[in-house]
Amino acid sequence: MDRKELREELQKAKSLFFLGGAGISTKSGIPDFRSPEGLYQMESEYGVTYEEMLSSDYFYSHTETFYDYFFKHMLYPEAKPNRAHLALARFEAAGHDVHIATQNIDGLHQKAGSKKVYELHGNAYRYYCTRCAARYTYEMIDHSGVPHCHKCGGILKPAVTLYGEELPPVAMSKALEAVKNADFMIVAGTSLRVFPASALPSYFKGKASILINLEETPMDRHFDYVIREEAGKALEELLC
Ligand code: CNA
Repeated sequence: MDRKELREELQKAKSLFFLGGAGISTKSGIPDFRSPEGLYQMESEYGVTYEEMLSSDYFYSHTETFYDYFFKHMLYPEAKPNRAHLALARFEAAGHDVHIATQNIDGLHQKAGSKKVYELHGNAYRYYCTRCAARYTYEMIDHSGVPHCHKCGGILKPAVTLYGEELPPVAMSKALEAVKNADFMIVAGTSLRVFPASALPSYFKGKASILINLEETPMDRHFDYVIREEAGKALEELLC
């Protein structure tokens, strides 16, 4: 099937499962981790690797440094959805059943208007108290130093999945159900190196699977179509 035929088939899709990663938001000005310009390539100003810093152990043992990094590098409150988010939202608005599992923590799919979004790694703009579980939004907290609970004084933790933590079970089970029931799957803007999100595509049993990524991934050979292009451009061509 060429691109045009694939597009025609997608228009007839009963259900589309989409798995995305940080590469979906780079055009919104949010750097990814593993691209040549990604955050992991920058020398750590903290003397530890970024993977170590974004771990649960590090959060509890070095909370202040964790938050210094988190507020500096993980929050982009001004970011807006780009062509990739908008193409998916338009496809859904046109009447298609679209399920989006995202490894991103930026909330941009929801800002674009997508309704069925499963946040596998949580959301950087939500927080909860590690002592009394009270919930906070980005607007409710100070963004310098370590944020504390207004009710009990406990330390707040961002509602994101850190290395060493379980994925949110509801998001994961909804994503699993969606990938198993979909007749088309698009995976885009992810290096497919972070487990267990990277295992989701293996549950797909539908008609065609498409991978859109600027770089090679360890899973390329498992997809029916591999498109090595900018995700927004390719998604617009396929879906709009
Ligand atoms: P990653 O490992 O950084 O990989 C991103 C991939 O996207 C790379 O292979 C790039 O080549 C590719 N890429 C970059 N830009 C584009 C583009 N415009 N079009 C197509 N491909 C592109 O990121 P993953 O999502 O695979 O790794 C999972 C981590 C990254 C999750 O834990 C996220 O929480 C985390 N993360 C999220 C954000 C965000 O929320 N926007 C930002 C940075 C990191």
